[in-house]
Amino acid sequence: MKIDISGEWQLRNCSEQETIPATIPGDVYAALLDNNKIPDPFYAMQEDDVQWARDCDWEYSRDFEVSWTDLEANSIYLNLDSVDTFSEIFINDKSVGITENMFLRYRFEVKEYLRTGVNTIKVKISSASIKAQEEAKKLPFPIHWSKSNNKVANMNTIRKVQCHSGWDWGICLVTSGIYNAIYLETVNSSRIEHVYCCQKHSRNLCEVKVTTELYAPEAGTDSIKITLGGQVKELTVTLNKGINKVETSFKIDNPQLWYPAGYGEQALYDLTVATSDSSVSKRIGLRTMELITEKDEIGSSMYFKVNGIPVFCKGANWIPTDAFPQRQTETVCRRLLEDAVAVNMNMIRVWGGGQYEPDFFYSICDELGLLVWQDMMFACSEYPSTEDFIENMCKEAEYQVKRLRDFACIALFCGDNEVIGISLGKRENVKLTMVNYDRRNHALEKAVKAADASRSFWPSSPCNGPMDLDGWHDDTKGDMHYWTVWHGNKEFEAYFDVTPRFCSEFGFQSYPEKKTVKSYTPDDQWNITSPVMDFHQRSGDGNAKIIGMMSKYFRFPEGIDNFLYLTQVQQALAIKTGVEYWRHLRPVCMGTVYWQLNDLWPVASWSSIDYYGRWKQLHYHAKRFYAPVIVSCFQTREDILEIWVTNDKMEEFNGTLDMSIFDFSGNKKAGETLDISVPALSAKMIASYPVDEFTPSRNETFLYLELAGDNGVEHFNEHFFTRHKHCDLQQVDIKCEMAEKDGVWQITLNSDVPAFYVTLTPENVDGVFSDNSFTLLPGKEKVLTFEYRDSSTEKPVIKIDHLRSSY
Ligand code: BMA
Repeated sequence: MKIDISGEWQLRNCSEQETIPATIPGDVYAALLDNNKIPDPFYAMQEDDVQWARDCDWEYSRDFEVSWTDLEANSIYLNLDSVDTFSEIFINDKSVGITENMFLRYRFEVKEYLRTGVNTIKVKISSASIKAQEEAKKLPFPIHWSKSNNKVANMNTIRKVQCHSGWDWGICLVTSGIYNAIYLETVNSSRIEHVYCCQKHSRNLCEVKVTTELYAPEAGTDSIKITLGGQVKELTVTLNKGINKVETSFKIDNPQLWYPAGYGEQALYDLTVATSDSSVSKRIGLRTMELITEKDEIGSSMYFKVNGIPVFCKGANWIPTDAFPQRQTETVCRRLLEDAVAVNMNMIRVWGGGQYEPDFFYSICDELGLLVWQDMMFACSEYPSTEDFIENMCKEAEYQVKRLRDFACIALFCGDNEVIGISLGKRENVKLTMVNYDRRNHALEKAVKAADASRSFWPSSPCNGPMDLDGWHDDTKGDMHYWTVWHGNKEFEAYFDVTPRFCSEFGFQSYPEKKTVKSYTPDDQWNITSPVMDFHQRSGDGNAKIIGMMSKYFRFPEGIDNFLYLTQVQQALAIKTGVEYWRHLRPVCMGTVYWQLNDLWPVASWSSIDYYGRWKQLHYHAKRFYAPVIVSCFQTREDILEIWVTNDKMEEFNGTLDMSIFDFSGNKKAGETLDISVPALSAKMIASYPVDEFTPSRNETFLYLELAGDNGVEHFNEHFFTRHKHCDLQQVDIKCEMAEKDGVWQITLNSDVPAFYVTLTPENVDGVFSDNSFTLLPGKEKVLTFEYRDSSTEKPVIKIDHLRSSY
C-alpha cells in the first residue's frame, strides 16, 4: 500500500512564522516566486535580489492520513527520491532521519512514529551554502572550487547540483526542495530496493538474468512474480533480515534488438517484478554496447559499438532543463530530446555539473534511440577525498548506477567533467592534488563497476583512458574538449588543427532570438553592452569574443536585431565547420558532441535551443550537418579544395553529386555532376582541386553542392572561397507566400539572387520550421512547413533575415 504525500505542502522560512503554499515535487525558489515573495530572478539583474534565500533554513510541512489497517503492516517506510540537500525529517514532531546528499534516495522506517488518522510531516532543510562553508573548514587541506563558474564558495564539498551556484551559462539559484517521488509504503514481507538485468547475447539468443534486491525488515518468506516479454516466473523466496538478492534467468529466442536512432528499431521488452507488497515495471532494450579503445597506428581508438555496429556519435551536451527544479517537467524534457532526434542526433551527454536525470529522461532516450554518455556529478572543481566524502559518494554511485543500468541508452559512465584537467592545471601542490584526485576517482570507479560490471567506466571527460589521464588535447586517443576556438580566441579554421578520436565538447556562443532577449531586458537597456545584457553573459569577456569573431568573418551589423541574427549565423558556422571536418575523419574520429543543447534560463550561451525551446540557427544546421549522408568541402592550408562525402548509413550510398560555381548574382559559372558511391559507414574524398584552378575570383563566386540519392536530395552545402565579409553579396529580394492547412503553414520562398543563411523567425508565435538558415538560389523555389509550438492559431508574422553586404 502506497501513500503518496506529494502535492500541496506548506513552506516556511525557519526564522518566521508565516507559511506559504508550496508544491512537492518542487523547490523553495519556485514557491517564493509563485507566492510573489521574490521578483523573477531571470529578469534584468533581479538574480541579485533573491540571493538572501539561500542562506535561510526552510521547513516544508503537510498533514496526511494513515488508516488503522495501514498501521497493521509489519513495517512502513518513507521514501524520498531526492531531497536537496541537508534535511531532517520529522513525523509528528519526532525526528525520523536526516539527508545529506541530493543524489541519494533515502528510505526511513517510520511505523513507530505514525498514528491512525491525521499525521504531520515536516522536512526541515538547512542552508546548503552555509553547510558548504562548514564542510570546507573540516577539510585537511584546501580543495579548489571553480571561481570562474560558481558564485558561492565551496559548493564542491557537498553533494548538490554544482551549477546551482552559477556557471558560465547559468544563473546562481542555490535552491532547495524535495524532488521526484515522496511516499510512504507499507511492507509485510519485503520491499523492492532495486531490480536490474544482465544480458548475455549469443547467436539468436539473449539470456537475461534479472536480479531483485529485496529488503526484509524481518526474516521470513515472500512470493515474487517476474514477467519479461510475456514469460512469467513465480517463486517463493526465503528472506533474511536486511538485503536479499533474488536472481532469475530468462531466455529470449530471436530477440528484437534495440538500436540507436538511425541504425534500427528501438525494441523494448516489458519487465515487471511484483512481490506481495509492491511492484516495479521497466522496459528493457536488448543490445550489446561496447566502448572500443584498441591500440591502432595513431594511438588508441575511441568509439561505441552497438550490436557490433561502430556508431559515429552525433550529439550535444545536456544541462538541467531549468534553474527551478520544479519546472523540470517530463514535457519539457521530452520536447528537448525529441528536438535532438529531429536533427539527427544519436547521443546526449549528461554533463557532470548538472544532475543524474529522473527516470523519465532515460526512458525517453530509450524510446528515441538516443545514446547517453553519463557523467557522474563532478565538474570543474576539485573534490575532497576524505573518508566521509568518499563514503557518501560511493553510496550515491551505487544507488544511481543501479537505478540507471537497465536503460539501454546508457553508453558509459564517466567519472567527472574536466576535474582531471583542473587538478593538473594547478600550479602549487600538484602531487597532493593528484593523490587526492586518484583516491576519490578510483573509489568512484570501484563503486560504479560494482554496481554495473557491464558498462565501461571512463575516468574523466576529457581523458586518455584509465591510467592515462593527462590528455587535454591529445588527438591520438581518448575524448577531447576542444575549446581553442571559443576560450582560445582562435578562428574557426582551428578546428582543422586537431584530429580528435571523440570530441565530447566544443562550442561557440550566440544570443537567443529577440523575443527571448526581450524577456529579460528592459527597453532602456536595449544595447548589447548594457549592464543587463552584460549580466546575461556569464562567460567572462564572452561579448567581446562574439564581437571580435564577427569582425573577422562578417560585415559588421547595424542595430541589435541584426547583431542577434548574426551571432547565430556565426555560431552555426563555427559548429558546422568542426562537425563536418571531424565527421569526414571517420573512422579516426568517431564522435562529435557539441556544447550545449539547452539552457536553464534565458541567456547568451553555447546552446542550440534557447530556454524557451526556440531553435537557434545552429539547431537547424545540426539537422543538416548531422544528416546520415553529407557532402562537405575543406580548403586546406595548401589551398587545395577537398570535397568529401561521409556516409553513416549501414548501406553503400549511390547517387550523384552536383557541383556548381555561381557568382553572387546567381549566374552559373561552371558546373559538374558526378556519379558517386561511398561504402557504408565511411567517408570518401570525391574530388580535390587547387582553389585557383577551381575559381579565379574568390570573392565573386561560391560553390554550391547538392547530393542526391534514391530518395532525392540528401544534403546540400555551400562553400565560400574567402571570408563572407570579403564577398560581393548582392541586394536580395525574397518573395514569401504562405498557406495554411490543418494548423501547419506552408511557406514558399523565392529569391532573385543567391541569399545565404536565410532565416525565418516567427515574431508573434512559437514554432519550428522544416528547415531554416539555408542558402536560397534564384530559380530554385524553397517550400517549408511551420508547425506551432504553442496553442496559437494566429497567423505567424514572419521576419526574414539573410546575410548582407551592409545592414
Ligand atoms: C566546458 C563545460 C562547462 C562549460 C563549458 C563552456 O568545458 O564542461 O564547464 O560551461 O566548457 O565554458
